[in-house]
Amino acid sequence: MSKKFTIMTADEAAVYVNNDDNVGFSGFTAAGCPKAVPAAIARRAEAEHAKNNPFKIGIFTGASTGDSLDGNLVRAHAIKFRTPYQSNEDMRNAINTGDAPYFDMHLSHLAQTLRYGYLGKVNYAVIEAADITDDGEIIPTTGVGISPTVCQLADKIIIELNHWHPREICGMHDIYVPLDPPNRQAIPIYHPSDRVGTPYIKVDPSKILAVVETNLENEGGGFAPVDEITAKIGDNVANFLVSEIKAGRIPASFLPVQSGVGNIANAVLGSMGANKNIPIFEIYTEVIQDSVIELMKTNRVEFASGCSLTVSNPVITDIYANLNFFKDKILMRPQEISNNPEVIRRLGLITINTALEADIFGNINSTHVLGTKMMNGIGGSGDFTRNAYLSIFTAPSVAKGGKISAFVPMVSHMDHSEHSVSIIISEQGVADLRGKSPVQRAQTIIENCVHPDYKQLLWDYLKLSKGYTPQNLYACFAFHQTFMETGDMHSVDWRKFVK
Ligand code: 0RQ
Repeated sequence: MSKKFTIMTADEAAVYVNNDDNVGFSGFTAAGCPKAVPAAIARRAEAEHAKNNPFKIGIFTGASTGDSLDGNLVRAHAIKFRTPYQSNEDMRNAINTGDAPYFDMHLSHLAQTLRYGYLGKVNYAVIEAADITDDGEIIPTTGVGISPTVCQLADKIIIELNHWHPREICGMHDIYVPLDPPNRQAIPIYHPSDRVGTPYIKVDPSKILAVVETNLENEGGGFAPVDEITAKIGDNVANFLVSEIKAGRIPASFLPVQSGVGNIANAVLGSMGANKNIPIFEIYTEVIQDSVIELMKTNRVEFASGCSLTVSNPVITDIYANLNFFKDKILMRPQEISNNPEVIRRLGLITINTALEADIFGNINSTHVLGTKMMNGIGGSGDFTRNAYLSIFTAPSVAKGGKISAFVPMVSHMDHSEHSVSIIISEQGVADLRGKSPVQRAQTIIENCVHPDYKQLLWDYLKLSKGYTPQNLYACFAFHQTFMETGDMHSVDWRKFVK
């Protein structure tokens, strides 16, 4: 580490951040996020509030963060606004009560949207680093997110130099920031492992306000063990992909895979790895999860390009102990590149994301519980789905012990329209929507994906409905209304809608 920069404690650095400032943080998911400085900013907010002074900041992050960041700041009532994806329970509650104004946006859009000036000024960038040189070359840790752009835009940069991460991680990042229109060039990535940038984020050293030294392990838990339902979904995905290879619709050499975040996504990749009829594959995604690392060790995944290493602490410890094995198999990029529509379309990705609910016509709700409550956010699911070679959504057919059907007449909020969704897979089976009319889509979804408890109810709904896309605007939210009134969608009663 350079001796050139001013070393401060987190509390000393936090003093520079003022009420109404906008702060851009490094990382993507809890991986790569600063921890000590956000906690210190939260303490500063609490101290100012105790003196009856206002103290709220605008927060730009890569995606979700660790509890030290979102959790501490939201509990200190210090959020002026927050974007993009989040998954912290306290943040989610504050968003839903209105305490934390939240703007949900596609992850690939954020960095350029900041550069275009749509979201205001970036006063500070707070960046977790594994190393920094005198020349201002910052080596990120396990997540890149929007770090290069917030470093570029911020007036001042605070580095959280976390010695828990080895500086030998250098070489696992590829930092490239596109020029803005009208000067943007093609991004020359033709293969998931292509490098187009530098292994570091280059900043003007005079912008570095302080270096705060820490030794803090990664935040964020592991994954729920695969259960019967997630295993079945995983097997259905893997078998479907094998049938697509056999039918010649996916090349025999296979295509790079993007897999979303969470327990289902982790289980799906596990099943794909276990199915030897799928060739060794590559990943071009945003979040590299535990299952990918396991598949690298068993030689089922040969390369993974992502935005973060969102792995549990035992797994990151294993990676650090075996850097020689992993270093040429993993590349972390800014989310503007990991989720870039141009690159996704060119590489021909098979994208696999999870729906909260889907309607029988193929529209997907990834974000809103019962149409009103924010869950996490759209994340990168839109970036990948809209530009995929083959876009797949997975969902268990029911939620909350069967009281909610994931398949409804009309989604209560739409993130991905029928035009972008090719395949829907539940533990019940596979609905192939390609080339089908709305009625045909409804038939294949009800027949193949819906839980047996809800099949007849949805067939009956279709009989009540009219039009090219047969809907009944009086009845289309009756599943949701019934759940709100009785706590169970089963008791929906169509008789009152029969005219
Ligand atoms: O809640 O735990 O309280 O019971 O929703 O559901 O089944 O645990 O699924 O962890 O895979 O998350 C869509 C949220 C799925 C996630 C979502 C309830 C259910 C449970 C979670 P409980 P599961 P997962 C790249 C891709 C959007 C962003 C994205 C997500 C909880 O995948 O945020 O795709 N996706 N990014 O009980 C009411 C329904 C429900 C429901 C499930 N229909 N109504 N509640 N639940 N279905 C990654 C990034 O962008 C970083």
